[in-house]
Amino acid sequence: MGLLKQDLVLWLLGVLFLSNLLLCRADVHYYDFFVRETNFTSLCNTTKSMLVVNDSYPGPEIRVHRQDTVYVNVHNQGNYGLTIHWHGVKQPRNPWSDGPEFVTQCPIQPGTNFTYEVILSDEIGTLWWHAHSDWTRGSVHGAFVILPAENETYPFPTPDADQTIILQSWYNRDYKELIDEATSNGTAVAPADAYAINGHLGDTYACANETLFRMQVDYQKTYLLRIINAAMNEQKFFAIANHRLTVVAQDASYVQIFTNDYIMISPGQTMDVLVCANQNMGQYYMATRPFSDSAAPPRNNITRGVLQYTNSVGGLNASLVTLPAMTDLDAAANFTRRIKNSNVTQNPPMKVPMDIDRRVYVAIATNTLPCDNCPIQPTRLAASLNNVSFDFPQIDVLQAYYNRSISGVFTEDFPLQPPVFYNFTGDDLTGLNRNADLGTKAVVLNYGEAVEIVLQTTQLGAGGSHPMHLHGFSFYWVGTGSGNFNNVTDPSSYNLVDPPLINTVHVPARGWVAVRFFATNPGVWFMHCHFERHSSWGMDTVFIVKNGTTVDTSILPPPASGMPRCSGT
Ligand SMILES: *[C@@H]1O[C@H](CO)[C@@H](O)[C@H](O)[C@H]1NC(C)=O
Ligand SMILES: *[C@@H]1O[C@H](CO)[C@@H](O)[C@H](O)[C@H]1NC(C)=O
Ligand SMILES: *[C@@H]1O[C@H](CO)[C@@H](O)[C@H](O)[C@H]1NC(C)=O
Ligand SMILES: *[C@@H]1O[C@H](CO)[C@@H](O)[C@H](O)[C@H]1NC(C)=O
Ligand SMILES: *[C@@H]1O[C@H](CO)[C@@H](O)[C@H](O)[C@H]1NC(C)=O
Ligand SMILES: *[C@@H]1O[C@H](CO)[C@@H](O)[C@H](O)[C@H]1NC(C)=O
Ligand SMILES: *[C@@H]1O[C@H](CO)[C@@H](O)[C@H](O)[C@H]1NC(C)=O
Ligand SMILES: *[C@@H]1O[C@H](CO)[C@@H](O)[C@H](O)[C@H]1NC(C)=O
Ligand SMILES: *[C@@H]1O[C@H](CO)[C@@H](O)[C@H](O)[C@H]1NC(C)=O
Ligand SMILES: *[C@@H]1O[C@H](CO)[C@@H](O)[C@H](O)[C@H]1NC(C)=O
Ligand SMILES: *[C@H]1O[C@@H](CO)[C@H](O)[C@@H](O)[C@@H]1NC(C)=O
Ligand SMILES: CC(=O)N[C@H]1CO[C@H](CO)[C@@H](O)[C@@H]1O
Ligand SMILES: [Cu+2]
Repeated sequence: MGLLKQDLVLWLLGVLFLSNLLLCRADVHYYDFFVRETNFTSLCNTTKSMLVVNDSYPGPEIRVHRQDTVYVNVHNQGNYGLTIHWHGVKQPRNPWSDGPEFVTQCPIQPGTNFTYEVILSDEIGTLWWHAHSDWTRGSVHGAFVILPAENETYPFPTPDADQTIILQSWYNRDYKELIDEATSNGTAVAPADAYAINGHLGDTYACANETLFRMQVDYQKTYLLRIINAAMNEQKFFAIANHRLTVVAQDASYVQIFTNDYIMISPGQTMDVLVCANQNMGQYYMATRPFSDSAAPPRNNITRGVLQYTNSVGGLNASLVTLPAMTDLDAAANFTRRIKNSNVTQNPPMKVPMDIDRRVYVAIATNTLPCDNCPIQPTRLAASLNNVSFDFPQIDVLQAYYNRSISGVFTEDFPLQPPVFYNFTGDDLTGLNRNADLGTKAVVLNYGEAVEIVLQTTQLGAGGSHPMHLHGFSFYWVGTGSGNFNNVTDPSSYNLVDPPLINTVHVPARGWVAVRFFATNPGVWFMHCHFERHSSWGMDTVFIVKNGTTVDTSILPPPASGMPRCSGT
């Protein structure tokens, strides 16, 4: 029997429908990450073994389109457990693959593997991935490039090419050894020995010069730099001699385009920057140095790379790149305040919460805690949010929340304001108890609530600014100011019109920022300082967002193949 006409029509419709689906369907990508020790030689020929992915520092780049899904099978061939986080990916309903150790999972043990399902939604531009266990992220990290979807364009002329620029901290010693020793001593890890650009330390350290990062450009072409601050504890200035930098995106969301001679980028942040190769053909230095407003500053070293025009003759242009001084507060603030959300169709529609259901006011501090076993002194360094120093549990918070039969892992009583109001940003802190309270305390939010978090820096400990990062969300950065936040007068200064949509906010020294978001992502989400030493000392907390009323607004079930086992379970 031949095809009936009606069947043919249905068949044709089916073909059309299918091809339509194929045109619009987001792609699925598979990556294998083999994490193992590899030898690297740097800083005047010191060879060290470093835990890296696929034998490379920085690790492999993930390159996909908007709304794709990525499966990353992480094979731990190292000597200790680890986890990986997809920084800035919101992972709708899927905290299982978010990564922070003892918050959403237990470590992937040596000799085992775990497959992360990384679900992209409206992120666009540049993000990154990094280990989220002890200090392993120092060497286990890489770029996560999200190109426009097949049917989308950039909100600016399409660049001729792009180039990832990863800013890193280099330690001569092993990251794990360093933090383990500092933790048992109750002391701080020494500052980084040097800084790197894409794994290259450059020519300022008076060592071999083969480690200078070189980016080749063609005259009159435009390049999209995807700049990632993967450093452990340093905010960074970055500039290129004779070339202006045009900022187009931050934290995988487009911003209003502006041009400056330098950028300031905090650990955890990513910035997309256009640079036009429109200068005399030659070789120009690019350079980075830390920005610091802390009483415990990093080393003030400059690391250089080269922007090199194709077919340029001669050596490096003598004109040196100018960077702001390490302690130039104005230079940092002037740059940061220019970042605004862009009202382009490629950005998610702006939905800034106006009526707030839940306010959280968080004082950020570095503290001390008593320590009986510390060899050097009877106290240890600590850090806190609202005086709670986060105590990493042995079983992850997500498992304990999801599976109610496990108790005693966390409590739901994170304080919604500081327990003691003092002159947070003042210098006279005499009589103040510097000890924090240890606890694994979460904030529990109802699905869909409009949330405002005000982050307040304090002068307790070394003071200074903090890059605060929230998992599971991008938030609108609506306000910033100096001194102590005044909840009556300061909200009138908020920018509710074009606030940047970011995932890591620079909270200025002796000041505050306000961020807002709708709690529409059910799950267990870590919030922490992206200075690794502060996070290790307890400058962290957890937001739990409850299920909505439907399955589509509830946490996905855990992966069928199971989660890495926690010791003792
Ligand atoms: C591209 O396709 C996706 C999926 O169908 C759709 O959601 C989006 O609106 C489209 N974008 C443009 C600019 O057409
Ligand atoms: C790294 O170098 C050390 C000393 O040079 C050597 O003993 C070790 O086998 C090397 N490791 C690897 C993985 O090559
Ligand atoms: C680097 O160290 C290795 C082993 O210690 C040595 O063989 C090599 O000659 C050194 N290279 C340089 C450039 O110093
Ligand atoms: C471990 O890797 C194998 C293949 O390499 C894969 O079949 C398996 O699903 C992975 N297991 C997990 C838990 O991801
Ligand atoms: C830890 O203490 C030991 C012994 O005092 C010392 O040698 C080491 O440098 C300390 N390490 C750190 C990271 O503080
Ligand atoms: C790095 O900075 C420190 C001071 O912060 C300085 O003592 C050291 O000489 C610098 N090293 C280089 C190679 O510039
Ligand atoms: C910062 O901006 C102020 C006011 O616009 C200006 O006076 C100052 O020179 C700027 N400082 C830097 C370092 O750019
Ligand atoms: C954004 O653009 C749309 C359409 O061009 C316009 O209606 C809206 O008012 C703009 N919003 C802002 C905050 O500029
Ligand atoms: C807080 O401390 C700052 C800096 O010492 C001082 O200028 C300010 O007046 C103090 N504020 C209050 C309310 O005491
Ligand atoms: C506003 O701040 C005061 C302290 O300055 C505090 O007592 C009060 O609870 C705060 N109000 C709200 C709504 O957070
Ligand atoms: C969402 O909430 C968690 C934690 O309470 C439960 O474990 C899940 O069963 C629940 N999911 C749904 C679909 O209700
Ligand atoms: C010590 C070292 O590696 N020196 C090299 C620096 O780069 C120049 C140019 O490539 C070489 O000629 C040197 O040998
Ligand atoms: Cu911090």
